[in-house]
Amino acid sequence: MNALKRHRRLDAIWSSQPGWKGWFSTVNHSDVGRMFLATAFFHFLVGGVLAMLIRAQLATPHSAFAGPEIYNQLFTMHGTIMMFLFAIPTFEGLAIYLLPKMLGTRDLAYPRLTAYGFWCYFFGGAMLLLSLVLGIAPDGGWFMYPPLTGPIYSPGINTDFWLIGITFVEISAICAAVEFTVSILKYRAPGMSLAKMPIFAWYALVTSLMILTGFPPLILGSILLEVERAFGLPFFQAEHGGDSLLWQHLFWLFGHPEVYIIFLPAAGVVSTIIPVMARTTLLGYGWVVAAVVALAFLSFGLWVHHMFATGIPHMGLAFFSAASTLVAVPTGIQIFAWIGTLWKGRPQLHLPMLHILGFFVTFVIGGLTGVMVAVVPFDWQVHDTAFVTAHLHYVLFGGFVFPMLAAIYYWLPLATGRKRFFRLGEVAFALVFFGFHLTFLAMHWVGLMGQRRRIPTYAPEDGWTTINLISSIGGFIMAIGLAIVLLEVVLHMTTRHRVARNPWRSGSLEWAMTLPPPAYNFASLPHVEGRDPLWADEALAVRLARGEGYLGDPPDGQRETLTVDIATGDPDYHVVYPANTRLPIVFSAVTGLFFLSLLLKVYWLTPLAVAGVAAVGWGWVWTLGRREDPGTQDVGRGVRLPSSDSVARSPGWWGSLFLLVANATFFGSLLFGYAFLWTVAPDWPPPALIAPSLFVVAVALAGAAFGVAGIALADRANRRGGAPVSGLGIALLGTLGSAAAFAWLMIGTPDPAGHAYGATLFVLGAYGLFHAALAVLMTCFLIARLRSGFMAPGRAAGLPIVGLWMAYLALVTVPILLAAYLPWVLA
Ligand code: HEM
Ligand SMILES: [Cu+2]
Repeated sequence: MNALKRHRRLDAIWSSQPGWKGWFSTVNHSDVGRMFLATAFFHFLVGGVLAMLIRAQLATPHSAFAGPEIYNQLFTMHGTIMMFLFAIPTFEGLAIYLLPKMLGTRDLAYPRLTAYGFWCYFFGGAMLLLSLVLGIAPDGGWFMYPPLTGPIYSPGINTDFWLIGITFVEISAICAAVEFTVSILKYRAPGMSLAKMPIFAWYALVTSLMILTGFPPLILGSILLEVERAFGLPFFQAEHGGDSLLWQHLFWLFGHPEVYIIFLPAAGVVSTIIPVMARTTLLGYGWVVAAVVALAFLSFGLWVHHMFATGIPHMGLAFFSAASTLVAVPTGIQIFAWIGTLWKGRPQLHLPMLHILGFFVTFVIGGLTGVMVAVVPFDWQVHDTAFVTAHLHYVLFGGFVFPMLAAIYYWLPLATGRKRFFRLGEVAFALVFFGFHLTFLAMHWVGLMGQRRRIPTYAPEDGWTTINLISSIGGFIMAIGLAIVLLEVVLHMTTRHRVARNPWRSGSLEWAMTLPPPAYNFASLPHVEGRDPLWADEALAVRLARGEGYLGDPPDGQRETLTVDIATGDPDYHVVYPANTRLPIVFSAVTGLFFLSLLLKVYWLTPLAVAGVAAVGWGWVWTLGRREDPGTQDVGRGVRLPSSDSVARSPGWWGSLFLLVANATFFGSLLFGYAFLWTVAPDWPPPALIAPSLFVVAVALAGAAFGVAGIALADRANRRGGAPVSGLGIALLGTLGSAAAFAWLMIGTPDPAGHAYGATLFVLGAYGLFHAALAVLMTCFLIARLRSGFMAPGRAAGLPIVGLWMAYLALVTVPILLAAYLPWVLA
């Protein structure tokens, strides 16, 4: 087969339906990545317009441009959109687009999940934007503190848009994080050991693990607050045994890591681009990886520095203040690695480099003001002033937007296959850089003079007028700069100036393909020997196109790739991907219906939506199986691999494992909340405690044990060629028992609406019931599979996955029972 014929063949297999119709059915990572980035950029524009409205209001004293109600919506939506609908999705889009290309493979681990995540983001974002258009947008600030956002002070629907819309959007973050983790660990080019991975993949891996452990506290907090608002379960109301500070803990348990979740991918872009611009390799690769991992760990011990003004004990203040300054160490290591790389190379001042210099200056200043507010007395002084707003923009704009602008200019030739023609970028950079510093230096200053954040007006006597006007003018200069960037990107995509392959002379695999990249990325997969495969072999792209790598002989109609051993990068399994389908958008629409029914309080629709989710989910998983044994496959270069459907540690198993990591963090946060209320909130212990029931304990424990043992038996029988039917029966019995026990626990909970004790127990019981019901559903699924002839010794992937969920159910059963009965035992 010659290169052209191979290309035609692969293109027929991989490309999506042409035209706009293709958007709804594509599951290809290049398509979905671009859709993500375009949507995120649109949100950036909306957030930017809101910022301009804020600055317009603050430009003059006593301005009547936006009244307090509107102003509250403006800054809340600005912060919310920038954080949740722009920054995180931009990382997701960039990584979805780039990772498979950099790792030398054809797609991410779960193509349909990529698309599902996008649609959840799209619909959730649309929900929030709709609230803005209707003038009923959230107005409690981007961190939504109760009691202000509780049912008493914010009775309207505004807050519900935030709690429900953001939770909907966060599904996409969790999906993407699971997907990136598994893809980076398993879906790489053969030979690419962990130590040979492109540095961006390390950053993306750490960021994904942080999303998995950082987002669940927020999701939990949002659910609890929404349940309090909708059904009156008082988690955050002091007069009913709740505590509004619990929200602050949950929020910042998420919120501080969030800042690093935004910064790390940007740092990954910087670590990728600097060596290329300096024509050398990254100095201290191992050190940088270690620093990133350290930063991730540290960032989970810092959340309290957002709460220095809430009356934390002195020891706590000292600890969190010291921990906060400690962050400077791993950040410093990275900055020295970047400077050292520039030092040892021959840096060239191309446009991406200009933005990286902008990043350096801005981010270092943001880091310095960060060390200032880590000092408790100083923080008390500037708390809630424009100084803090200015600091956070130096970190977020400096640490994220500048690197992303560098990324745009760096990877645009890859995505379009064209080169820049109108040299507008340099002017744009100057305007953005100058405008940014004018805006936010001024805000530091006026903040130190006492101007508070989130307040729409000030008086001429305050003496803040000139500084605010300067700040606003700066803001508009920056906006013009950003508009020019947009103009240039549009021009770039419409003018025909073809770029040569690998214009920056990078050593990384994403440049080893024809530009713009075909839907299948690589006609055959490379064998990687070092960190810069393209430097080692300049003709690599041509050789891959000729089919000299792996999987160069595509069988008809089958999207295929291979996975590797996590550490060594030796190829281990052959993978067949699902093709284009509308299932993701349908699934996400049904998921959206669930959230919508809660938002609009049409509760009769909720159970229908849940049933819809279960039904579509069932259909989704059903299509994954095969009725015939796949056997081993010839993947080229003399290698034969078993199919990933036939092994215990299948892609689905790894995905479940990391989803359960997120789930366990959610559960841990729930237990934390319970313990926090128990020890800190007033009015504990509550009037009536639930007494231990031997029946519930016995049935719950036996149910969990039956579930685990049943699946293990079934798995063993299946692998030995026997029928797993008795094992599945035992598991079904056990999971039904579990469900009954948790339902009983919920029914027996005293007065959930009267006291936070009952409310928390009720939620713990519901959590158990949910997982037991899920386990029942999964067992039924396996039984149906067995009856339809999908189960055989050579197709063993399903049972270990369900086994994992059973083990998790057993794992959470014990703490739930302890939480339920310990207060009574102690009392
Ligand atoms: C495009 C240029 C931007 C301008 C001119 C701008 C301006 C502002 C201003 C003036 C405020 C303070 C409102 C007040 O407290 O009264 C604010 C708040 C905020 N901004 Fe920006 N911003 C910009 C970009 C960004 C970006 C890129 C991010 C994040 C990635 C961001 C995140 C936030 C957050 C989280 C708040 C706090 C909202 C709250 O207090 O609830 N901003 N912005
Ligand atoms: Cu922080």
